[in-house]
Amino acid sequence: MSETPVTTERVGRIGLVAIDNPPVNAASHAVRAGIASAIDALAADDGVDAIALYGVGRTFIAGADIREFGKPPQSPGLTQVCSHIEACAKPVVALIHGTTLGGGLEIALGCHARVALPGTQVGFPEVTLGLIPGAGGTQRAPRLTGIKAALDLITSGKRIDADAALTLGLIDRLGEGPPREAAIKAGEDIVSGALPHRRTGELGVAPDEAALDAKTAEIARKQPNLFAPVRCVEAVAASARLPIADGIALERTLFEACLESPQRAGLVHAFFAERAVAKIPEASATPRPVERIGVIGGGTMGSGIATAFLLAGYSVTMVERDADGLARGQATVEKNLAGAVKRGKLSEARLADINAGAFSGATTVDALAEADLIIEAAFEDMAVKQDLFSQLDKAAKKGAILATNTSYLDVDAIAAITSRPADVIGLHFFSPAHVMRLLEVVVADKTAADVVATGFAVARKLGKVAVRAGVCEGFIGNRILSHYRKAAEYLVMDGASPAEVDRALEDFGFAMGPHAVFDLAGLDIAWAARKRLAATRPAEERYAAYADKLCEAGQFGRKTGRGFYLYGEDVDGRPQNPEALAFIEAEREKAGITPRTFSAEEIVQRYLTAMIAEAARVVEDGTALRPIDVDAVLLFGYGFPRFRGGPLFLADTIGAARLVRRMEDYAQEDPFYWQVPPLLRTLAEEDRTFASLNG
Ligand code: 3H9
Repeated sequence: MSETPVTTERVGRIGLVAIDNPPVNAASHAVRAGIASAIDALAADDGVDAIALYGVGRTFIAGADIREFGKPPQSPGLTQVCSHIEACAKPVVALIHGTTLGGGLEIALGCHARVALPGTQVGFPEVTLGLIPGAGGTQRAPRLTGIKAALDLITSGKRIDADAALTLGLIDRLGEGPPREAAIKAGEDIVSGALPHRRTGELGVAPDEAALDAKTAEIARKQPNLFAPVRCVEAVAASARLPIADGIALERTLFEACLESPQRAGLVHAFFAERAVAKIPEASATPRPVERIGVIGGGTMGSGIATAFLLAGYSVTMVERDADGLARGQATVEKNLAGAVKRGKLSEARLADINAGAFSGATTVDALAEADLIIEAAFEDMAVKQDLFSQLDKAAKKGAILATNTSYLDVDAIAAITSRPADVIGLHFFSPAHVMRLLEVVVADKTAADVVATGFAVARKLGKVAVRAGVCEGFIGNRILSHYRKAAEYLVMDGASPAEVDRALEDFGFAMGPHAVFDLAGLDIAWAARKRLAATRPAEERYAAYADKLCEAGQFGRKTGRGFYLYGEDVDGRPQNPEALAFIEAEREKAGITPRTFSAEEIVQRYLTAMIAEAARVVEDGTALRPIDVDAVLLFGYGFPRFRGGPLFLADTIGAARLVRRMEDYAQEDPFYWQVPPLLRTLAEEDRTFASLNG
């Protein structure tokens, strides 16, 4: 990197502007100021006929510098820089490559022509950060693509490739070669007239009220909780109604409203959470090479895990107890893969590879002798798992990583059964494993650093968000879930219906309320865990037995057609299961409870306060490295609404002192459940935040 992130040079009669701000050339203050003065200098240089901008390194500008949001703005702003480029008397061309996103694309749109290298991706990810494009993107993109295409891009945040951008008119041409050379060529073509140029802001926009109405209706239906998407539509609408300067002024007002919104803060936190979790103590260890995967178990989890690895290009051998089980498991994988082809997630060519041998099956673990990584996803029972791991200890090659997908069990006890505990780790996938992004990497006492690093490297290749977790009952996610699940049960015992609890949390932003999720996951799973732990359940703990009764009646949720709700082809909507309500009623009576009503606000408060309490304990005892790791687990594995940032981010917005008071208040009814975590009390006393522990 040069000392200043923006440098100029003259090649013939072309003025080149190089942007060099690793890793992604974000448009920080220094970059903005550098571009503005580079344009001024080259515009004043009589030896220059055309100016070309390009990015050094892996990408053109990947957007505004997200770290500057929420801090005092520094002039020149990106909006001014884009307008400044557009106003330049000499033609300015952008040579773009890599991920030209958000403010980076807006700078390119401010230029008078755009050339993209093959492989370039463009897009407006602002909406995923709770923002709208704020540097003219909502005004200039429709001038090039029309209202409808601009709306789709800006409200979805999706990236498109260079070919699609060319078809839409966002770019003018594809270039070739290294960025600097391609930029020189683009400049020369501008001078020779081979590449036409114009000011985007001087183009007109055809009105398209139908597209605006359709998008407004779609957002109301699909994203009723979100602030930014509606603002995106308002801004794009202005492009056809107002002159560009007025449109940009309106865009600015809407952008600032988004910038101030708590949703923006939550979404930016989620963006950084996804990246922060990779910062682990084992990060410097070299991952072991992994190509061949063994998966033990062909049930929902095993098949999902096998699918995830096949989709990512690994070869997989699935092991089941017998031929029937194996056939069922393989059929599930085939169904998953067919679904992936349909959704465009898997190419026909890769499917042909998989069918030609990348996926095989066996009925003994001996078939895994050559596997680099073996993931056990068998029945959730310690004896079963220990038996399998002692077989693996004999069958697996030296250096193979032996992983368990257990959701709750003690990974140290599983490792201890082998002669190579340093090679044993927990890789806890979430169902459906080929879809859910979270992977808990559970580090046991003796797990080697390079085995942990391998877990993270593999997760990256699978496109998953890996979070490091310590060993305890349920690790990070399920341990917190086991706790807040009780808050939902107590709400129901005390008078709320499962549907009321679900509605309140869905209105808060969860895609599905907890009872709908329990039904989907299968009520028998938590039932088995409750039975296993019954002997150790503290006498002071309140116990809601209605879910056990439902399970005893063979009603396990969606898979049996009945759970908290009723399911079936002839069932409309989400009717509550009258039998579940009867079991609840009977348990209330048995406990002598007179049901009371709960407002949606109280439901949400109790549920989230319970979640925050256990989340704080998970940080306090070191099961999670940092608060932001807990946020990532809940965001990527448990449907926590991304725009709320995660439970401990939310906790900071409520304040530790207020949370302590709330817990003490609830503790008057149930002092055992509502114990204040010492860490939360300390933060309250010291007036500190969870964020201060993120390091
Ligand atoms: C915007 O532009 C608003 C404007 O419309 C209006 C303004 C007025 N800023 O993801 P990676 C860091 S909104 C600061 O691992 P990859 C990232 O945190 C912005 N930092 O790499 C990480 O740091 P660390 C619109 C950023 O190759 C490191 O760079 N733009 C930014 O997997 C590497 O990142 C976006 O939303 C940034 N803009 O993926 C694009 N971007 O090493 C956001 C990255 O400390 N960025 N960092 O963990 C991305 O989507 C991906 O980073 C990208 C590269 C695809 C570019």
